[in-house]
Amino acid sequence: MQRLLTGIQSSGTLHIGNYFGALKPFVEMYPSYESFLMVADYHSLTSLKDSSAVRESIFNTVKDYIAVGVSPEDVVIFKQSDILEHTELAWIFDCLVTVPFLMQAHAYKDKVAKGLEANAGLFTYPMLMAADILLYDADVVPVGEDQRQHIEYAREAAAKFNNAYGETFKEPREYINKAVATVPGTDGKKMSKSYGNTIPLFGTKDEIAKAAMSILTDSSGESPENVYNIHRLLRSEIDLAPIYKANKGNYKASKEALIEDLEAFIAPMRYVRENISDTDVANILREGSEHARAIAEKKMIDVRQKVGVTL
Ligand code: AQP
Repeated sequence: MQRLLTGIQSSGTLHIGNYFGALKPFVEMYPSYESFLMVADYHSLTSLKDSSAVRESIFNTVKDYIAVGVSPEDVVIFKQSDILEHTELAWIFDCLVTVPFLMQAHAYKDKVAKGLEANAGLFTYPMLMAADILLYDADVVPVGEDQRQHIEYAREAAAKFNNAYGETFKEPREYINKAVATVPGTDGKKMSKSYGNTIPLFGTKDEIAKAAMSILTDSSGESPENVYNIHRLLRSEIDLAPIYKANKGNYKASKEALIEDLEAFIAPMRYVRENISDTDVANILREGSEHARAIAEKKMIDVRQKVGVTL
């Protein structure tokens, strides 16, 4: 059976971009694979400096995973920081790639351009992500378009290691659903936690309504493009055509229709989520991390021998 693996940074509230770009494809695909879903808590340290926020986000991310339909019985749900081999392998990859290579990463350049702190962790992020994937010999990684280059970087890290030390890592392929590759935020640009333009996946009805009402609309046009581009994630274009025709020029009505559909789609998942306790999360992560660790430890015994640090 092929391996499927993806992860999300536990750096705040998940948004509908994370859902449509990564989680929904994962939920649809995982029954046909041996599947792994990671909470990328070490990645979150590139932006979060408050320990209670880090801890809370870990619990929240696992609850989100289960609420969207990931069964802990069928998927290995684990926490990145529980498996020390991730940071260890990332260091080995850091020593194989060059600074100019990492400087080409779009995600890094975009974040720095937006004024985010250019810490070294953010810069070397793609090599930690490569380790996350390659340790498990993942075949397929469902991600949004913004992560395409990082999967290329993971392939490059695998190829560099294999060339230097002999065949060790499998080169993974990305799965990107073209229809939802880049979910736009309330400003029409890529929806992103750190850009403050998100619609939270598990917000209250009021939070979702507030975010949807803040979607930028072009006052000269008749159809609110930014509203429509989010709405089409929830309903077919055939379904939406009469709604947008009837609301032509009335942006508020279109936003209200979107809020109603968002609420109908999120409410059942929110209900599931409310019944997951912190103890459930701790148990799921303990079991998942044990399973993942056994695979990662085995892989790293081979890697350490190949690079020469095992005496
Ligand atoms: N707008 C988006 N459209 C489609 N997919 C998206 N993803 C994120 N935003 C969109 C996908 O969600 C997965 C997990 O993302 P992440 O939080 O680990 O990192 P990210 O891509 O950096 O997400 P954000 O919201 O942009 O977080 P910040 O701002 O903290 O970096 C990935 O598969 C991603 O493609």
